[in-house]
Amino acid sequence: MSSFAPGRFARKILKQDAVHEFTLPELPYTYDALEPYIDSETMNIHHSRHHAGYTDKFNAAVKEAGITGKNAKEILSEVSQYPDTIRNNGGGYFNHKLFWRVLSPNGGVKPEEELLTAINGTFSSFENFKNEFSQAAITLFGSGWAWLILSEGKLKVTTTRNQDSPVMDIAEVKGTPLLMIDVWEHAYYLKYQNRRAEYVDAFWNIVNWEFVSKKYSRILQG
Ligand code: MN3
Repeated sequence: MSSFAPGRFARKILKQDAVHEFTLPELPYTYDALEPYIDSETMNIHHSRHHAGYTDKFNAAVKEAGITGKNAKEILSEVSQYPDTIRNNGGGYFNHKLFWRVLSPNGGVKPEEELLTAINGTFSSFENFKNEFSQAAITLFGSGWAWLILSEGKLKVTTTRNQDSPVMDIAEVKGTPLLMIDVWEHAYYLKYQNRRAEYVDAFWNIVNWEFVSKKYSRILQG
């Protein structure tokens, strides 16, 4: 019966959820938009289960730790003070949020001029940069991420294990993330199985260079 109005109950539950500070961001494209490079089912599970799971657990851990009034980056920048649930789930929440935005079905071929010049200056050529980043991603043992970061004014390729992030105070190489790839098996296994190198190769077709380049320019402007 329509007069039962189940919507009112649903809204009540949503209101309680609002005490959670961090929310799963919507993807800026549909689950199948990155086909054939990343398949629809992988994107769906990765976003609606994995990222959603990190987000929920991060909220619970933040509540448990009594942290208030801080954004995710601020929390991660002092993550050594908190339990590992914050490190693992906060990293998972934060890293995936970045990752979705550096991907695009209309990925560009190259960065815009300012970033391209910096990449050429640091890595000799754009091809060399791609090779170094790909090798870092392919050779990282186990689960983790490969990154292009800006670290003390310099571009660097680095990797982190599990859900660690270069913005964390415990990171070996700290910096501001520009481009990253998730090399957890959940990011590619359905389509590529154990062929991580093929997934990394496919990744270059869907990099949102416009977004990454603009982020770089924004950081330079301070
Ligand atoms: Mn992932």
